[in-house]
Amino acid sequence: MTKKLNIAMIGGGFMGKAHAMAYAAMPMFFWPAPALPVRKVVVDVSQELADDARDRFGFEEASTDWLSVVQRDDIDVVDICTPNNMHAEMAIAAAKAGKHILCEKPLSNTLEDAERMATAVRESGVISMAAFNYRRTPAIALAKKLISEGKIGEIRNFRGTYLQDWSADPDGPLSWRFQKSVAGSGALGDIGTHVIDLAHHLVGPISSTMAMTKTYIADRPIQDSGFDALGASEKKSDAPRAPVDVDDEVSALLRFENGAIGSLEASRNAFGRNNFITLEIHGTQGSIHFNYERRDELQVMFADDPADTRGFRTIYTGPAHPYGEGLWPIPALGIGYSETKIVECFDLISAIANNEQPSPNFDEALRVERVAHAIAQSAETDRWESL
Ligand code: NAI
Ligand code: SOE
Repeated sequence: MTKKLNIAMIGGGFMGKAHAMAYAAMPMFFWPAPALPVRKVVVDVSQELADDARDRFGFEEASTDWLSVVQRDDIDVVDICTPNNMHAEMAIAAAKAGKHILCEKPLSNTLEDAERMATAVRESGVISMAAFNYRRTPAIALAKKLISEGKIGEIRNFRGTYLQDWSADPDGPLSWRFQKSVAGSGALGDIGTHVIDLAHHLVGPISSTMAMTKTYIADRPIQDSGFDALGASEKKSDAPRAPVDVDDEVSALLRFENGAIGSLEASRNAFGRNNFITLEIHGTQGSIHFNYERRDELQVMFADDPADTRGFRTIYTGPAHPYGEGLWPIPALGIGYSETKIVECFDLISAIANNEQPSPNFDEALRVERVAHAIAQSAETDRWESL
């Protein structure tokens, strides 16, 4: 009989939905499943929110007391889907209680908290994973495979962007994502960290950076609820306004330990861009291009192709590619955000079942935080910062 793992999920918002869906769907895609996640308890700040999340997301129980849930004997995995300022306290308590942990990105609001989280899981020996799910997009997993096989040679340049426009309207509400005390930083921590994770995954460790950050929209209307509606609702241009104390956008130059160079740009105010994660990687034998808004496709160019057919070709990901056997049987049927979370769940549950650390674990997520911290520092000092 397949082993069962009881999940306690904290936070029933956007990511609560994505993770609950992944626990339910994972065995439908990846069968035989390494173990079966059981949606045991969901926690939110009020009984009403927790009850809603239980009924909507298929959990057995609802609670408002995350600490006592984390300490329950029957919980195997703690899944942290709350705003960033709660990640450290919850993850450290979970590690101390001997629970495996999936924690949403960014790992934490401060480097000190990220260090404490990584130390806590190392000391307790639990499995940890940070939810940088975009590296689980099959096209990005294929890029990783091609790079590892040396198909584009030695990497010389990485250009990564993450552009969105949901916060471009100055009357969009002051959700937790615009408050440093809750979010830690703005575009840098929220979406720039995804690019840092992808850069580390595909190219290798970043060694130094020179960066700029900018806040254009200095205040926003105060919103009523705790949820982040991502600019979509609760727009009240006549509501009292309060200051935004995080960055709207960031641009950074990067140096990698292996000698490659590159850049990162992130903004949530880039009109016309929705979830525009682009990667362009140049090597000594070819190039790779990816755009998440066309995430079934990987563009590759091999320098040793015959001169008369040389150029970027488009590969549509499918069963022949990483994770393809579990996902859909025909290329280009359509990979979505859900699939990245289903694959993330599969990798997490496999790691727990096999008692091995997945990637990125908290140590790797700590390295992402170190780079984000160096970028923020460089924007202050106007100098290159080394890792
Ligand atoms: P959200 O605002 O939609 O939901 C947050 C939920 O946490 C709400 O239900 C809120 O009531 C609850 N909550 C807040 N404090 C709590 C506490 N002390 N105890 C229990 N519940 C609490 O936020 P969203 O978008 O789901 O973000 C959550 C986390 O996921 C953040 O760290 C964010 O950066 C990350 N995220 C990651 C994404 C990815 O692609 N990997 C996408 C979206 C968010
Ligand atoms: C908002 O910018 C957001 O929800 C981020 O928090 C996520 O990490 C990103 O994947 C989607 O956009």
